[in-house]
Amino acid sequence: MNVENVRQQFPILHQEVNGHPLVYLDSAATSQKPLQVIEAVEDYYKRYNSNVHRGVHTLGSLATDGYEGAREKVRKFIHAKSMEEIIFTRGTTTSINLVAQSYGEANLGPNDEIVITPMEHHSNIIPWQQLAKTTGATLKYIPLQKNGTIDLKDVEETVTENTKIVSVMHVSNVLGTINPIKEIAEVAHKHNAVIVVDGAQAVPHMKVDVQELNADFYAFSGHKMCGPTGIGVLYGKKKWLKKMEPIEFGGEMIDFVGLYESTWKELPWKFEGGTPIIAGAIGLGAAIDFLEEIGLDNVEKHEKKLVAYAMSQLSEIDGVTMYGPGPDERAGVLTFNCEDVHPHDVATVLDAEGVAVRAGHHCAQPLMKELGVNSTARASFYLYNTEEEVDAFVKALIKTKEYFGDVFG
Ligand code: 7TS
Repeated sequence: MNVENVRQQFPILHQEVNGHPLVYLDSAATSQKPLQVIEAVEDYYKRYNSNVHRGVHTLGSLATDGYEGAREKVRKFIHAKSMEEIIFTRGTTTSINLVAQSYGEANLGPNDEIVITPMEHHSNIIPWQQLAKTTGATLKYIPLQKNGTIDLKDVEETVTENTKIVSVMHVSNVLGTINPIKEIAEVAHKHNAVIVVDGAQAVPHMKVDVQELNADFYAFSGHKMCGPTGIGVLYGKKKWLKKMEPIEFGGEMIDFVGLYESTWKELPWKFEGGTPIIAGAIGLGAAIDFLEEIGLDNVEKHEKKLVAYAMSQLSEIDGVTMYGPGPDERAGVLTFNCEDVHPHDVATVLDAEGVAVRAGHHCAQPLMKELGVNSTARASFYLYNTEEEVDAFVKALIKTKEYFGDVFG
């Protein structure tokens, strides 16, 4: 993978911020978009903007082909069996809520358990808290190891015959931890529970095969994988989706509508009420083409190299604490704190040097509590980042420490 060639595809990266070349290290929040994606969305609006699945006119057919073509690209990308198993949503959050409300409310009752982990993003906590409230089920947590990983023994101990849903993130947006989904799925299935996977930070960065993982449901967002905002995916095994009721009702998702009763379309459309996110899906299709041309193995290797390099550099700065497992066990996410400097101040000074990182609780307040902090700073890497950018980041971080050392030291 030639990073300079990759960077050429991202117009936004070629600018100065506060008088310095932009160093974008916030791809875990949202990735930047290559020309291929921007142009695919523009082409749709300029040349064949139309609604889908209705008129027989030419533009309508082109739009339908674009939208359904994107679904097929997603199917292949995550190795799903059938396009019936690919539902377009607004993103990971919407996908998980769909499972909780549709599958969850129909299948859970007061004696049942939902099992998650303390490292989850709020999007994979709150829908289950709500489901526990509406059904009377109990929400349980698999304990977290000190190094920010999950021990399979703890999974075995937490999941019981009463467990109906196990929901776990594939890759942590804070610690970078890569969870052993296939093994966790085995435990869940042994107890006849389904496994829901939050793949928001995995699909953009590594090869994902939903059949090999044996995930029952798998959720992710387009905007973190070079695609547009507003589009995401819920993969679900057909045997579950077939039985599940839609949670949104109206146009697009119906077959027959009477005065008092209606019937739904086939999969996957019964879950896609209203005019769908057509431009978003077409953009996501282009993002998948782009990532496949580069190769997910190359993306993963590149990020691992960057995060290992960044960790070794940060370990040499006094007063910097890094969270999560070692570089071999993590994806390209690096969360840290500088002693006596608030992460928001770290991010502000880094921004003055052109370096964009995120500070805060990263939508993972229970995890912050486990780590014993209120917030952290986070650098996250993607296929367009370089070692020189890591150097610029480290230099800016040293400057931050010096700056605050002068003021408060
Ligand atoms: N799950 C994980 C693991 C995430 O990292 C995020 C977003 C979501 C779910 C929610 O995705 P959405 O597209 O539905 O919003 N994570 C982050 C982050 O780490 N910083 O900003 C957003």
